[in-house]
Amino acid sequence: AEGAAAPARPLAVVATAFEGISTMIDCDSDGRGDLSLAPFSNACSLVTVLFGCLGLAFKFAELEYSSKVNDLIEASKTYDTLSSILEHDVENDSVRKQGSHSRNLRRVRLGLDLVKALFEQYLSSSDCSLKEAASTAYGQVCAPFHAWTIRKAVGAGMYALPTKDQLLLRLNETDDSVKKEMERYIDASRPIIEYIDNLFLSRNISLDW
Ligand code: 1PZ
Repeated sequence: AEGAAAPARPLAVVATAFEGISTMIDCDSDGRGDLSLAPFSNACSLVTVLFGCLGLAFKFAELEYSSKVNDLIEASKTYDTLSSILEHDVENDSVRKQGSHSRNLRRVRLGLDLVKALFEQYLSSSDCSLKEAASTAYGQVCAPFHAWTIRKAVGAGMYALPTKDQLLLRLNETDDSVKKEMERYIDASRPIIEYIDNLFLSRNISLDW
């Protein structure tokens, strides 16, 4: 919440939250299983702490991501599960409508995947810069879905990213501890991202948007 003290090790808090969510996924994987919306959206809101560590250039990305997460938190007062918001929007033909809960779920899922890709890039090469890792991750995960103007703005913002050492300081991690936490997040978020994709795919909704 606004004004709350940042946790001592925000990355560990995020990793633990997503490990908790990943154990809640219904293993039927038929796309109808129930993942509760409230704990899911609360875990997603923790990710914004990481954005704070990337610096002011990505304030707009943080606001964009937070507005989508806050919509899901609000929706959790009405809908119990992720699949129930899909059901609602399918019935109302509003899955892809701007501002719908289903569309915002799709956007939040992009954010989770972006962070996962960034961590994978970070771990894959010790001599690439944070800018290189973030540029590659963004190009893989988000760029295909973003308009040219947004891609340009994000590309410009990449130059303002901190160095890896600065990031470690802000995250309160060491070279070794950060790897462990990133791996925990990668492993926990993978089935969650797959689960969300399957919510759409099992209802014959493509993911090309
Ligand atoms: C983990 C950090 C990696 C490096 C930084 C990469 C910066 C990504 C910047 C993303 C900017 C998004 C700008 C706005 C995009 C909107 O057009 C779309 C569509 O919104 P709609 O039309 O449905 O209202 N929004 C999105 O695609 C949401 C994207 C969220 C992903 C960025 C947040 C990542 C959150 C992780 C926090 C560390």
